[in-house]
Amino acid sequence: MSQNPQNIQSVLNETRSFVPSLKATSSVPDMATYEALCAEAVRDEQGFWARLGRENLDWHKPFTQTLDESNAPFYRWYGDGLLNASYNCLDRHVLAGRGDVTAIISESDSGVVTRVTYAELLARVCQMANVLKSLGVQKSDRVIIYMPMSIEGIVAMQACARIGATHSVVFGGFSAKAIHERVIDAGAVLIITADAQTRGGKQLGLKLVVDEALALGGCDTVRHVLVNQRTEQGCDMVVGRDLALEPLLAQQSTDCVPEWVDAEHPLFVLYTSGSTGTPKGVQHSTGGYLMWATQTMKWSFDITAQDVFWCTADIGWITGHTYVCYGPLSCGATQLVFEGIPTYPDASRFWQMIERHRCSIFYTAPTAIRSLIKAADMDEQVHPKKYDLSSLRILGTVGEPINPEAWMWYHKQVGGERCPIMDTFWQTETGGHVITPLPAATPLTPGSCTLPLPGIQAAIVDETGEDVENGQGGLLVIKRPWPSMIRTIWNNPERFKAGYYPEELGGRYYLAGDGAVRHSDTTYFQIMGRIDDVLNVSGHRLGTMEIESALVAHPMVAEAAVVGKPDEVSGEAICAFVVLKSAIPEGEAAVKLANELREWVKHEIGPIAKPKDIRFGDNLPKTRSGKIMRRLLRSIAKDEAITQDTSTLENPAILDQLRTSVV
Ligand code: 6R9
Repeated sequence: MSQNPQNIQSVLNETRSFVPSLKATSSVPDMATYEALCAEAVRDEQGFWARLGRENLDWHKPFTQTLDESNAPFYRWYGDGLLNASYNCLDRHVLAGRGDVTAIISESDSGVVTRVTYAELLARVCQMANVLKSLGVQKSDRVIIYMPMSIEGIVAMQACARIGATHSVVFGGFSAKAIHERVIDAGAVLIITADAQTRGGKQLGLKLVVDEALALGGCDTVRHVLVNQRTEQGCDMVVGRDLALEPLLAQQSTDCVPEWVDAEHPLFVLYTSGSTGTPKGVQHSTGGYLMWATQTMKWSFDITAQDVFWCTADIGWITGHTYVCYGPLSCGATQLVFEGIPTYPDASRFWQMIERHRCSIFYTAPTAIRSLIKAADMDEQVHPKKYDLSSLRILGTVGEPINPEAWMWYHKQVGGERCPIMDTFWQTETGGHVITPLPAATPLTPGSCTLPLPGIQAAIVDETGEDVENGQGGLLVIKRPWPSMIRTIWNNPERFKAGYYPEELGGRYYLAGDGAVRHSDTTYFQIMGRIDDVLNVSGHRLGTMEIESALVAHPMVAEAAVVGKPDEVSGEAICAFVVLKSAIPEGEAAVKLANELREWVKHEIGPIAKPKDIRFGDNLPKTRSGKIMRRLLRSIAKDEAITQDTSTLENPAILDQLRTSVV
């Protein structure tokens, strides 16, 4: 495990506690209610989950079985029930007479505000679903969505759900190669994209990246590319394959009967980085997933009809699936959707938008908070205190650990010391929150995600699966299945089983892939970071192997090793150690080559994967058996003194060279 005891000590020494002052509109008004729910989930596991399944969703055919574990770890939830996710997100609110409620307030990069009601959104989703059907897309077909953060992106996802097609959203910042890999692995029949997206005042082409992906070949399953025209930029269209979306929508009816699917039907596959190989397609269900997306909106965010909810995550990530596309809509809430970036036109954009739209629940990533702290320190005008943030009542963070200083700033400067901060720990694989405070109940400690939600049997174990004592670090596991958990890895059930239910732990616990420790007094969980070769850069997951493969694909690179190093803003930064096929360049030439490699990685994976540091060496530190000594590289990346045993190192001289060669 990568964590060190000093780290554990410093976080466990955090003793500040913030007792909730929020008035409870929530179903969990205090700790006693929370504890009663936890006890119910243990005493009557099936009854507890069945109750939540019934309370949160409308079923076309009610389920009679709750959990089926006969083929563990391929668990089935609500298996004989029939439902439709888009019906639950749209129709049921309209049928209940709430069609005039604003579903989405969308703000573009340049500040244009568009509102849609639930009735309008339903009509648009139906038209989109009818377009898909007219192109022959059927239940269970896979559709790739490569769209900006927009109403159109959400409509595309909901339309797939309506006809029972499984969507796979690819983040708009990913490269042609990333799209290509996903199209092939998913066997997609259709791609929905836009000509371009506008972020930070710049127009970035999307369709041309799709063209490049399809030109890589082997994508024979793709019959059409649907193009949403968002800018004046336009794009090239391949006759017969590419279709302009808007004229097709205009021809379609605003009614579309939802396709009733069984609860286990795959709603979506979302690719995420693992420690080895190519990204894996995390497959989620319809019933269990949507139940938890809905329930966690109520528990973690206390969502009500009066709220304006804003989750800043992109629909290309799991947070944008659960807390933009599905959770808020399933709850019939009003939410804000933003296409731009937090620093354009300046770093007060978030605060201005909260003020403008009277946002009451704001959910963002620690990286964004840290970069806005920096900006506010440098320029008074973009400081949150300059704006009226009195509408806020609950704050949230997600994606990476939040350091106590950033937590305190968020609490004081944004939340006016009045709003509880929900530090929500979860993963693409968990579908929704698993360890998080509850706004009216849980006393908060800066930097801790506090306690598991009712029904989530989170624990910390050692490498053999035995529980460790509080105060001791170990592996974070979840001991019992829960409805919104990953069902399998698309096309690769073996990888699912080996990766998440490893034999070493007896094959019975879900292994999260994070190290954690519980506080001895409060029993609060503290996440210590990934235990595998997955980096977390600005809250985005990236496999070191993926970046290494991208680097070695460059004609000048012989070998590469990638590690993370702590970074003030992005949490973790990428540091690449590179061995060239030719002599190491010096001075300007070294900088030029390093920049070329950064551009290369950007092109291969996407801009988020660009290494911050690049160090050229004649070789990499290896053991006599040829293994790269990553622990050593981590110390070098941090400019730390090397305390590890280097006696097994075959080529010790290499260390000095790698230390001094940063570009
Ligand atoms: C939702 C999401 C999952 C990984 C996870 C962990 C880190 C997420 C966190 C957190 C500390 C939190 N992580 N939330 N670490 N505190 N509140 O981010 O999913 O992209 O799959 O990343 O992110 O390391 O394992 P995903």
